[in-house]
Amino acid sequence: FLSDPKSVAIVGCPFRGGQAKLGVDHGPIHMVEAGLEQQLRDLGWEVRFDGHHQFEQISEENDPPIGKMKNPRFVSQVCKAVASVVSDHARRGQLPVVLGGDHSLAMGTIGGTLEVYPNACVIWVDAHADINTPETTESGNIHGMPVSFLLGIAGNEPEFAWVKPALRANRLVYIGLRDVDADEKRILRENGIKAFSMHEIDRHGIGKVVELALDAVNPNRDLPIHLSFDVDALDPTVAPSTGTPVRGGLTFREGHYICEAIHETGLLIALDLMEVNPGLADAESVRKTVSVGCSLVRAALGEALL
Ligand code: HAR
Ligand code: MN
Ligand code: MN
Ligand code: MN
Repeated sequence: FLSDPKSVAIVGCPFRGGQAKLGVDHGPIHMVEAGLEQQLRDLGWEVRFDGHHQFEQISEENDPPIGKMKNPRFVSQVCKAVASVVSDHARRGQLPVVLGGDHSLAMGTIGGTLEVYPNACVIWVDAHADINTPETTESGNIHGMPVSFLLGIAGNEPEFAWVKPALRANRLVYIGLRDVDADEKRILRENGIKAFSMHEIDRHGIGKVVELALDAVNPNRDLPIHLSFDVDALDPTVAPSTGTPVRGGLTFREGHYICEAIHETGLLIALDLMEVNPGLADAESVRKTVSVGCSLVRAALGEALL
């Protein structure tokens, strides 16, 4: 799927409109300043840094809630812009590495991927399912809803009419879940969406779980893969600087194993690294989280290969 020489485009998305906490918009800047660009070059990739996208701010008074959804116009406009950036890179055979920013951005990243690779499957690594609809959300934060829009189960919301329901339920699989709302559990069940929670990881081990996850969405190992990695999938001891940490998460190695195993398939065509928030916690926790974020990206792009 990718051009030769293999090329990645780092897309910084300093965006926090999908949730309430300050600081997650600084995630991409910190990861780039930590040297991510050169680190990927050292792995043999041709790297272009696409910059930190500047999004036209819509002030809160001009963006009142639609139903329970907070900052709907701002989130919608930013995700639409991100979708076109991602699809442009994908069309050129480049692998977009999108640095968030909050996870509402996935409407844009996955939307952009599916424009170019309509049969791509999505591996969503997260403590959360992010599959609330504008009806079921309790928080009103859109970073808890992107998957419902991509699946086309979010209901008719004119502001988000541009999001095509391009993701099929049988092309989506979750790994790492442990904080899923009751309505989200119902939505997962009703749509037959495969999910491997921390419970399954404890039972089978991460090696088996990744194999089962790939069997579920990519049985013949021939479909392109979009990996959307929320850093809060990792245990808070490993990645403390994130907006909604949940204890009992992936170890450092389990997180890396997922990335390495997906790299090994040779099918990875897009990667999101979301929810790094350098505004939360102490300097050492920030350093640790930014560093593990970069390290996951390297793992997905082949670092462990001997
Ligand atoms: N399920 C909750 C909600 O809808 C919490 C979502 C938290 N989401 C993230 N992204 N941090 O995974 O608000
Ligand atoms: Mn900063
Ligand atoms: Mn998420
Ligand atoms: Mn999460």
